[in-house]
Amino acid sequence: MEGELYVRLGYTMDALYRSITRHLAYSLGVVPTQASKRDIYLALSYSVRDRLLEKMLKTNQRYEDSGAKRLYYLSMEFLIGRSLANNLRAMKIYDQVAEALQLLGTDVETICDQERDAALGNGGLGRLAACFLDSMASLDMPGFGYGLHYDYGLFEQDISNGYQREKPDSWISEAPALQVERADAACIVPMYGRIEETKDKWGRHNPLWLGWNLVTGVPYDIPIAGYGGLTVNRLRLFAARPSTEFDIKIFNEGDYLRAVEQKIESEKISKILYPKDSYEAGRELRLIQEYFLVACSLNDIVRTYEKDYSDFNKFPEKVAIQLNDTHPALAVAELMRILVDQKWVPWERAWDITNRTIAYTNHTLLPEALEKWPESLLARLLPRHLQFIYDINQQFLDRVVTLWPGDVDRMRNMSIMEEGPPRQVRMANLAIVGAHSVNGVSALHTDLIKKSLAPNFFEMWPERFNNKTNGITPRRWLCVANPNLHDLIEDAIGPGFVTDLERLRELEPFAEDPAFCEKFMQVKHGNKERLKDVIFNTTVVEVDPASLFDVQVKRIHEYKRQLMNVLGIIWEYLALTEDGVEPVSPKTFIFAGKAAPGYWAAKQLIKLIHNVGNTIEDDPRARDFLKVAFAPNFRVTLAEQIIPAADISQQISTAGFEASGTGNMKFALNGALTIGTMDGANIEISQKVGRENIYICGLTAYEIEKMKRAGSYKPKAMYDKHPMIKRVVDSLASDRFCPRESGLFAWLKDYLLADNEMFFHLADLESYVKTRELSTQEYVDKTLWAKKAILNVARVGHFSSDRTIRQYAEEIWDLVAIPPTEAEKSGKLK
Ligand code: T68
Repeated sequence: MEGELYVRLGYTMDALYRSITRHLAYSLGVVPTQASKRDIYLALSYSVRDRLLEKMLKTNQRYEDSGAKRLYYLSMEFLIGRSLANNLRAMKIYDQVAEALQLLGTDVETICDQERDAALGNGGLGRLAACFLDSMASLDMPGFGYGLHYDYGLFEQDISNGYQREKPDSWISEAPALQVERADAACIVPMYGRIEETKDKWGRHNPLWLGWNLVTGVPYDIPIAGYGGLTVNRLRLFAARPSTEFDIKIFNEGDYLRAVEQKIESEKISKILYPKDSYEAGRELRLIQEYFLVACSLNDIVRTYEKDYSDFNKFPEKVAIQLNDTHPALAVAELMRILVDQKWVPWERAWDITNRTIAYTNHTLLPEALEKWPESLLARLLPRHLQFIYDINQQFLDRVVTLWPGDVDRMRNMSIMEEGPPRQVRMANLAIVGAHSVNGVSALHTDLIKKSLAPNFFEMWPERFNNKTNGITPRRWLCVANPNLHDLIEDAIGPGFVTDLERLRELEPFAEDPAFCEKFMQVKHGNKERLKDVIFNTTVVEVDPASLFDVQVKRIHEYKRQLMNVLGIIWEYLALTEDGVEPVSPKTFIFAGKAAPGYWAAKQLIKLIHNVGNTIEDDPRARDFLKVAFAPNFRVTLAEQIIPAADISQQISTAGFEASGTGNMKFALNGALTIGTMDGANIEISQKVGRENIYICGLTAYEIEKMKRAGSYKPKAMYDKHPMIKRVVDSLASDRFCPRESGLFAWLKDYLLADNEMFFHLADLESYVKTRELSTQEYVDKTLWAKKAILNVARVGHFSSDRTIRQYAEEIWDLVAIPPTEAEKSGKLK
């Protein structure tokens, strides 16, 4: 049968060579001997895509045959990065392709390096979604992503005179090598319009949503290969196109210009990813994007379900929907609308189905990132959904009243509607009420959700709240990013740990083995050499791989405290040049990260990092000991180059602010030691690696909360009392780091000394500086350092996203794996 359905695709070097040359000729129209690197990259990608699609069709057949439950992960962001090398590793054809490419006169690294990143996300939340897709496929689970097919991903960052400049990222030109358009599965999305209150034939209240505009959602599928290459799931991204039905209507009315305008308006919806890792109050287009994702996904989900079932009784047993933060929270109202208005399911029954299907993950406690949308905007854009939200809220508040009669404050606090003016819809409350599960992303974060973000909800529904500590995929963050470390580990403990990461524990004894330690440090050194070139090519800063690489890479944010790191660098610089205290090892401070385009303070910080770096470089007393490099345009690919080369990983957010962090896990897996605060997943990392193998500093979330409540943080007093703090802060206020831009950083003194300084920089500075000193001293003891680094690798297996996904599957989704059949396994790779 199989042979009739599919042309058999080969996986040998020979077969791959033929496939690449065939695509060069017949997909790209070039003669193999004249092909450019770009041509070869595309031909190879098409060859890989053919094989992925073959496996994807088979995987889908297997899922259909099993009748198993499916999980749909709804997310506005999927930060995938590059795909080619990851797919070659997953399909285990990296070596065969490497050989085939040699015959074509090139090499596999060069070709993989042609690919641009798919930067369809801002940061941790989007990257987590990508790691989850990888884990679900690798665990043979029917889990699928739904997102938007943005034309422009996250902006590219250029640096000019130390300032960030943004350039558009035209990802779309890259996309065809990865995806397949599925015009057959397009759907139609209504928006705007009005409600007409009518009665049905039994005289019941029957509101009709009329006069909407229509937009078409065209899906593009990106295959997601699990490790081993037999299970291939898919990420479905929707692009907005003008609805032809709507067009034809206005064209027929003879209004050509209006029809064209409508076309442009529609296409705006999936034009660009919003570059803010919080949310944009009142931005109508953003709300439309969120709704568009929800409407397209639910349409697809319901249609798939209805292929097998004629009523909705089994819906929660066959479908699980996970909301990646509140961005897709309108799914609660949309699923209700579909069930009640289109499928004639009674309201109470529809509510039960909706609630048992949907689950919600919270990623932030920052008040400015909690989404609220004006009621007036929803009334215009989605009048029928707003009615459902009112009804949901009404029925919910009725229950609150029965449980806590007369407690008006509690009602006001829990209501989905926030009193105005302007009246607003609180998306977190909608998600909590609508979902059967609400989870945080680290133990501390979940605790804070229960105690500070939603204590009233926790009191009402304690069983609804649970923790799912984040994880990262070892396939990308070890196999692809650090192949030499992967091979070294495999030599030591044998294969299999990549899909069973707890097995890294078997490395522990090797931490005492001098020969292994030596090889481990050699791998690290090789990675530092590689990073040296990357940095030189993008900044012209020359770093020394023999120095300690101290790294902080992540979005630029006040709460992540890049500023505290800079204060630490300034202190080392002052101690060196004014007090003659040389650091015991030369140090290179590496930064990377983007600032939201409208975030002034974050952009100033980028400038400050550059200026401090330049001042040190211009100072002959300092330049041989300290160096600062800011690597521009941080993205997944740059992270893959930087993280394996790090000696120290800086994770120094103000305790209570970083929900989890996932960079912290990537660094530890690659043998960097963490300097971190007791925040997010750092706490759990320290428990796993052992307190003696991590550098913890600063106040705890509890201590900070207490000081906030008491109003007892007095930074000015600390400045007066501690000479170190005073000298560092005063140097910022002087023109020392901006000799040609007088006064540029003076604002930072006022900022740091204000009683309402939210992020407690100076409160943690002493502890932080001492901890840094300790880490530098220990770095010089190479035996000690290698041991600690290896123990970090050996003990972070817990933070594999495979573990996280298993927990979601068991504890929230009730999802089981559907492993490949014997036939799939035997008719296969090689
Ligand atoms: C991050 N959140 C958390 N948000 O900050 C981080 N937000 O601690 C956590 O590890 C990670 O999520 C995964 O759980 C984000 O990355 C965003 O990017 C974002 C984007 C748009 C709107 C709001």
